[in-house]
Amino acid sequence: MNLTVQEFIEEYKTQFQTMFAYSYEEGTTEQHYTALGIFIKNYLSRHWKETRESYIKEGAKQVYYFSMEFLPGRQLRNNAYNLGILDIIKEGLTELDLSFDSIAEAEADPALGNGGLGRLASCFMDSLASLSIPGNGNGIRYQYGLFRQKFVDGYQVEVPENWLRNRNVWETRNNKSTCLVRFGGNVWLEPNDKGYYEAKYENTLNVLAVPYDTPMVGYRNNKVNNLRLWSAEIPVEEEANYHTLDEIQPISEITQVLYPDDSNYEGQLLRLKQEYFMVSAGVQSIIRHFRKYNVPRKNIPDKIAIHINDTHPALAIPELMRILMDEEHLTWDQAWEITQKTCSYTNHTILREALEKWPIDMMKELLPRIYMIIEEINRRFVDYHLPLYGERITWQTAILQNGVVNMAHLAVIGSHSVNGVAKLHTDILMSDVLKDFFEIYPERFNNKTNGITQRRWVHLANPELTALIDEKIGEEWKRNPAELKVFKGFEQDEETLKQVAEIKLNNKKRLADYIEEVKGIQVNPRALFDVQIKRLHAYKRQHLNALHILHRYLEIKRNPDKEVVPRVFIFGAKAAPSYVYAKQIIKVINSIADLVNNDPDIGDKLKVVFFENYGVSLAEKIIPAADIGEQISLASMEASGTSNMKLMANGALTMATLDGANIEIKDFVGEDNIFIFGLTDKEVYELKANQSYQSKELYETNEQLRRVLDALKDGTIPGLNGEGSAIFDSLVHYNDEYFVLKDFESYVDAQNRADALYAKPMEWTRKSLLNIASSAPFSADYTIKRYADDIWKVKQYFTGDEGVQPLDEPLA
Ligand code: 26V
Repeated sequence: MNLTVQEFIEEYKTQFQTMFAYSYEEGTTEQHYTALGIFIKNYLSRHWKETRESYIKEGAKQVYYFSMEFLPGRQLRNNAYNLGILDIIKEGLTELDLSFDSIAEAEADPALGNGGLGRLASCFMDSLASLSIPGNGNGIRYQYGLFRQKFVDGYQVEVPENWLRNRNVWETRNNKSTCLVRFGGNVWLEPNDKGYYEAKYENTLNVLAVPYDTPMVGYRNNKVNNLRLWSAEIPVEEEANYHTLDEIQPISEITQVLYPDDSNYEGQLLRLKQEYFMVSAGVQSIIRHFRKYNVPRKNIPDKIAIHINDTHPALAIPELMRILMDEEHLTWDQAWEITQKTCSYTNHTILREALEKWPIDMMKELLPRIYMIIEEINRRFVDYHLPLYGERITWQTAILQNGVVNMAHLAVIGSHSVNGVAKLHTDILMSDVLKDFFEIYPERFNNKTNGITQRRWVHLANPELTALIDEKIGEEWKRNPAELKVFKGFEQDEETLKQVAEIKLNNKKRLADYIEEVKGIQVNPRALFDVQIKRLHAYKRQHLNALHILHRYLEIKRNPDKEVVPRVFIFGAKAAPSYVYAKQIIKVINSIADLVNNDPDIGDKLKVVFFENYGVSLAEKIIPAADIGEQISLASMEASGTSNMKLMANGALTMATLDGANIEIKDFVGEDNIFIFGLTDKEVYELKANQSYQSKELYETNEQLRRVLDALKDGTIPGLNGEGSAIFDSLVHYNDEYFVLKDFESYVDAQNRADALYAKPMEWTRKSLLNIASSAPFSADYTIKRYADDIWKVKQYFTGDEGVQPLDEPLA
């Protein structure tokens, strides 16, 4: 199927007219977006169907990635690019006097996730398809995505994100594949004359799960995988029983809105409904699919892998047990062996307050049959391990503890594999968070360092850089990222360095224009662009960044004639709506921005920009323009981080603590090409263990630090209503939980080193080039290949018409 520009033009014109009964010249940008989206979807539909059919024909093992969150970003450009028709479409539209870029911007960015975990799931979907791996996503079609963030007087205000307002051109509602999910009521087991127990239900609330399928397009390999998102509706045969909106509400609310708090778990009944709804629909539809092909039940693990993305979908374990026993009539032991071999689990956080623990009473009432099964899993676990491991270990690893269901324990016990998302994180799981489990099941634990898709984050977000790399080393790196290392050979080549610097400057100019457009702030594109983009959380320490900005501001005021390296500090971050401290940090940074940006003494030396509504689309604009990426979490707290990888791949130098994947970034790029500062994880553990840290002492003895901290509450910063004092108190009087003051000096020191380097542009650019050229190991393609080989045992599946070879062995 080789589309020509002329064919595109003709087909597109007809398509537009068919859809809107207007000629294309009269169309609005939004109509063009819809028409073009449908055009691309039609174009890929054959591959979508053939990919599904070929997996069936080959009896291929398939992986199902269960995740409560996906953050795919806009899909028009990505799909056209992966299909290999982006340039043709662009050219065709130009001939029609239409702008592809404006049309692409009309797409709603589906914010169906909170942050790193959801974006990782989408990078993985892209890699699965691009590696020709039979991989499916399973999640929820939230009617409202993560709230849209606005600032009012510098305060975060949350507005509903109605992303489905205009139609979603990518999804296909699949009425053929609906399932029923049961909640509540009474359940009992009744022996029948066929020799097994039958599960009987009464008074259940029945919810219809309707799947919406979205194509996940592989990179130029004719493969299109499926992302299945479920929506809750009233079962057709029960419609007559529902009369008022009040009666409908308990059903429609299940998939109405994404929970916006990813750092503080609250045992909300509705959240538990969401989790079981997604998991039950997902497992039912998998088993139904394989029933059609008469797979012997004991062979299920040879045909299916279910991956549990954090504990949120861990009910897949008892749900699979339920179906195997109650519907397939297997014994407990048969069902348990299959379940364990089928399921695997990734942990994404060590924050204790984010770990899921459901009240037993709630679970029993909402999911009586599932609770019975969990109770039995727990009983057998305890019975078996008590004599082998004794009281302490057994009770600490039990699933049921103090009136709650510990979901991480359920996930570990029911899976054959447990992985962390960076080396340090996995070590911490084994030595601390899950250490008793590591003693019981050492063979289950493994590391899978996260990755990103270069296709979205480099090829599409940074086309000029991509063209330069193509020109210097050829295009092979796009299929085989390891080739990128060849680019290192250009580190001494002056012409290449000039080109890299010029591309960065162009990207910065574009971002500067955008900043002026949306924030009304003028920034100098030649200033150092210093970027921190991620959820707002105390452990990520945006307030450490803020203290450094204040420090710079005060220094410039004290020495107005001193030359400084001009900087633009750029932030993007949403705070959970109920997270008061995080919201106070946002307000303080916004107020610092008002102070700094409007002070005539400061001029270009310092600017602060806090974008509203950070998300995938904004990240695509910011990342290619970054000189420094801030990765300044307290060591041991950030499981991996992935913006660190995106920024590095676009030539930003990393300002980092030795945390998460920063450590591996340092190892690959070399310690001369990264700014490392702060406590190590061991030092943090020690300080916590011996309780010797006294933040107040630092306040009292370090004059430079005291000046900065005092500025939080002495009126220096305009417009605050106690937010500065609240942060001051947390740092000085409540002993600074995240060691911000402890790391301050070493942070300022690292920032000064960055200034000194930026004053030598060629040297800076050389390191920038080395970062770009060292980023290949963080390709999600390698990460996915390792999951596929080590955990899921699924193969790359070639039909011969892809025109590509299997990916080389992943890097060590
Ligand atoms: C927790 C909860 C608690 C209950 C309500 C909703 C909700 C939603 C999400 C979460 C877990 C968030 C964990 C997370 O996003 N972890 C991040 O995962 C990234 C991908 O592995 C990793 O790069 C980040 O370091 C890690 O913070």
